[in-house]
Amino acid sequence: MSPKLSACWVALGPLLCSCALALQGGMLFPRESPSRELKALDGLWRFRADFSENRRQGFEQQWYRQPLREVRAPGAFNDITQEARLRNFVGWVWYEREAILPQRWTQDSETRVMLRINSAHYYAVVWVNGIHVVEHEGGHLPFEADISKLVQTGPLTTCRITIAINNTLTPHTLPPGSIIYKADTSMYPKGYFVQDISFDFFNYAGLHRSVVLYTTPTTYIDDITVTTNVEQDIGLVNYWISVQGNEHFELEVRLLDEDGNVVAEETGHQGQLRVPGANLWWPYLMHEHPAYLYSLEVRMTTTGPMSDFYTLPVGIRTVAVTESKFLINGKPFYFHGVNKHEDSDIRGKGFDWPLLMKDFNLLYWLGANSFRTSHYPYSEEVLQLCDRYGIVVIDECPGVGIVLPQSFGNESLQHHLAVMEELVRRDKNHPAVVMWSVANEPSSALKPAGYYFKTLISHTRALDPTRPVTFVTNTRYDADLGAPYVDVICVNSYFSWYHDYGHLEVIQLQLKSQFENWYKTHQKPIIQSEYGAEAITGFHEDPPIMFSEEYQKALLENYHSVFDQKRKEYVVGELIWNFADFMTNQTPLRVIGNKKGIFTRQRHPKSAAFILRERYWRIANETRQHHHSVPRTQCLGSRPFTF
Ligand code: GCB
Repeated sequence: MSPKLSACWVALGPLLCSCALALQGGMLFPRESPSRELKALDGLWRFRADFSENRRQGFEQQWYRQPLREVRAPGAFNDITQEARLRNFVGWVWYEREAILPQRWTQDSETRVMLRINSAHYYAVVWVNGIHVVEHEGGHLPFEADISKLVQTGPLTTCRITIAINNTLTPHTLPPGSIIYKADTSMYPKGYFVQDISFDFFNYAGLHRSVVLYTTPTTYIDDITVTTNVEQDIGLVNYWISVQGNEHFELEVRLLDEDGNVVAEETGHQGQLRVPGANLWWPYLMHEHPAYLYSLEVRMTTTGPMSDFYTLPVGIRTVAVTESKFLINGKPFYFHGVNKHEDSDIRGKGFDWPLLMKDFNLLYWLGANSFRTSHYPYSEEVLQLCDRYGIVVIDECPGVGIVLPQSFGNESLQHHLAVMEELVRRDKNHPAVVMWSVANEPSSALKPAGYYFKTLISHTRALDPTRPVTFVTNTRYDADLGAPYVDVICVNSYFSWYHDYGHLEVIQLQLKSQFENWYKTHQKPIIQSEYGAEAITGFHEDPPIMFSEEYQKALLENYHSVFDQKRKEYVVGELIWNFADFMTNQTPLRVIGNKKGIFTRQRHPKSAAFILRERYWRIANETRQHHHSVPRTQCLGSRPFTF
């Protein structure tokens, strides 16, 4: 085993962040602290879709100037009414609500009041009391505006927040799409258009996650970056902190263990904390005490009375890759996990705590130690749960369905680079995140694609030299597109599903050839990043027939026998497509969405879930670091936590 790439990721410490990011501000997750207050604007918002022909009536009539009328909960708007035209709506929708602000927020000029939108899909324009405050492109990453000046100008204690959101996708958005005008008036009404997309999930839109108001002092901790390393049994926590608002400040940093004992302390905006006998952050099922988290308490004081406090959970762990292994804390890690979607009945992509807890309980039940955030960044709360429960994450950006020639030009590339910067800025401190994925299955037939992905991958590596970078390809695509530049090869294949329909007997040969060809060309560890078959729950056939639960099961078993041979060599993971059934566009290829879930959309197990459960627990018991077998009754309840 030659440690070709490993050394560079673990050693670079505080280099990550400030050097490469061109973005303004740190985008720390809003947390309450003695110096910070928070007000979540969940609940009902007023809502109006702009059905006008040009979709611009809202701007022409300045809807942000007076209250809207209809009322709706936040979340995707598509599935909460009985209106087909709203379900399929493309254009601007308007959300609005009032917030009552505590007097101190509006009267204390040393308080900074921030408005943060955790996800508005796809393009958003925001006004406060009719005044434009911020715009943002991209549906899965947060953005914010300092609204202190607006709310601190008079006796006002309420503010009206208006958010206009447009879900139109173009060849330069991520994901890309295009509007197709249907000009044949014998077939379509005048002005008729549809949104065309090349990705396989429903383009839910609206306010998918919380909108929050929060405060900080006017001199404040703007960003914290942490990287970790291990020397012998000493855990090293490298930190870098940026403060905004004043040049004269002091910083005290303390690291506390799970019992609240201070294990290391330092002062200054940059430094290293040393933790002898550190408890490492281990993935679920790899260690008897997985997911150990320390708390990094940062206290900033100025010469005046101002102080700011922020506490960041920190897991000490290393990640490295060799020619044939993925190492966590120096030990071989095998991804036995899933691909997910943010998707459920009624909510669409709307954030929902009970759903999230159900999904994590199912991951624990299944014995899954990992997932990929296919095909876009998931909510920060998801990543916090992964840190807390030891679920390893391949963090993917929304680079999915990139197939149009125009989507490989400079405009698209610049946007893709900016999205990677936003993603790394948001997720860099999560120990659960072990690899970045810059795209899923872009078209390999187009010439500029090679340059595009080379640039994207090397830029991502420069943004974060502490984690490997991947690019998810399809086994039928050109091996030269991204594979020469990535650290780990992630490959999707659908043998006996999208070709050789019904011929389960060819899977093993085709899968073996796939692995051998990719490895021979690149000598890099390989993850089977997608494989699966559709099964409509309750359909049974013997012998197995496509769409029956038996076919899904048999297809999986054929893949598994090859995984078992190749994981002894260089295959370092298998991620089933998909965790649960999910909604897609309507096409004759889909029966009310994609049915490749091992759970239904309502999270009921299909037969395949039990096959995977047996398998994942067996692998876990083979590969665990301590010689006790892990009881299969594990559930989340045994590890209570707070944020
Ligand atoms: C893929 C895509 C995924 C699809 C899946 C399928 O290769 O990456 O987004 O949903 O295949 O089921 O066709």
